[in-house]
Amino acid sequence: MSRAISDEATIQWYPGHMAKAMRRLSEDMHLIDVVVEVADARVPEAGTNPVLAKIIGNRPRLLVLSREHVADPALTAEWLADFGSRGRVAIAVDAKERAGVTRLRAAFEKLGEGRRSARAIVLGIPNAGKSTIINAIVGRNVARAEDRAGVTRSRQWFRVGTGLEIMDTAGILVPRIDTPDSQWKLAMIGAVPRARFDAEDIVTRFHRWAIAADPQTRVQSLETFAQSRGFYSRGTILNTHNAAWAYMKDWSDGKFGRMTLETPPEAP
Ligand SMILES: Nc1nc2c(ncn2[C@@H]2O[C@H](COP(=O)(O)OP(=O)(O)O)[C@@H](O)[C@H]2O)c(=O)[nH]1
Ligand SMILES: [Mg+2]
Repeated sequence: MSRAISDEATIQWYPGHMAKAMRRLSEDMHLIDVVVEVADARVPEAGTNPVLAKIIGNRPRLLVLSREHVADPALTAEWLADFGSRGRVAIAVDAKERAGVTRLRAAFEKLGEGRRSARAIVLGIPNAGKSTIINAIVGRNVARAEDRAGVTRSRQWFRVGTGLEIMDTAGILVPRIDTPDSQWKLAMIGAVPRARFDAEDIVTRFHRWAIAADPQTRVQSLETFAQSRGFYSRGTILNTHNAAWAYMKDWSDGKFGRMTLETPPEAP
């Protein structure tokens, strides 16, 4: 696996302020006692940043796999077992659904166990579900729209349960894009600014992966999708450009079924 590409490619794909935000985050970590990491359940590997471990040291840490309802349930179970086998506390939730919120709160409150007071921050890559998770934990809409890193400039903390406080602004992590195919995977889950990629290329890569993973897949090619949905320009020309964005939206909404883009490493 190439290491050399990672930094440069990351900077091209993500605005420079994000790398800066991550540096600020590590400087401010002394204000934080416990960490909630959020990652989309469809990309448990590409959606997490291994550098995070260095930033947070040995603070208690909970991994929340979000959007469980659109991920493959069997693979989610495998991923949770995999994280568990590596000593990680992880749960998968639909944070927009009552049972998910209840489990999320219970897991969060456990993070504060044995402490008289603890300050928590939610961290994750763009679009991971950070604001949704903060709001679910607090029980109302308190999360600021804009994510930052830089704890010191954040003013609002919300008390949850006994002794725990959670910050209203999530910290942003830059994904590390050196796992195989991580670029199209991150684009498919909405973690990459739209201006930075070509949707047709991403959808084509996704479709290629889907057929390789399951020759019987009901995932459509971009062309078939465009035809069946009537994406034509001037009557007859297939408009795969517009179709690609609609395709990504449908996929994101789970309309192709529940799918996870990564499988855990084989147990040794
Ligand atoms: N149903 C559902 N939607 C989610 C979940 N997590 C995130 N979303 C949706 O995904 C979008 C982005 O989530 P957001 O919390 O803003 O991501 P952030 O950029 O990490 O703060 C929003 O429309 C959320 O409603 C989840 O667990 N379940
Ligand atoms: Mg947000």
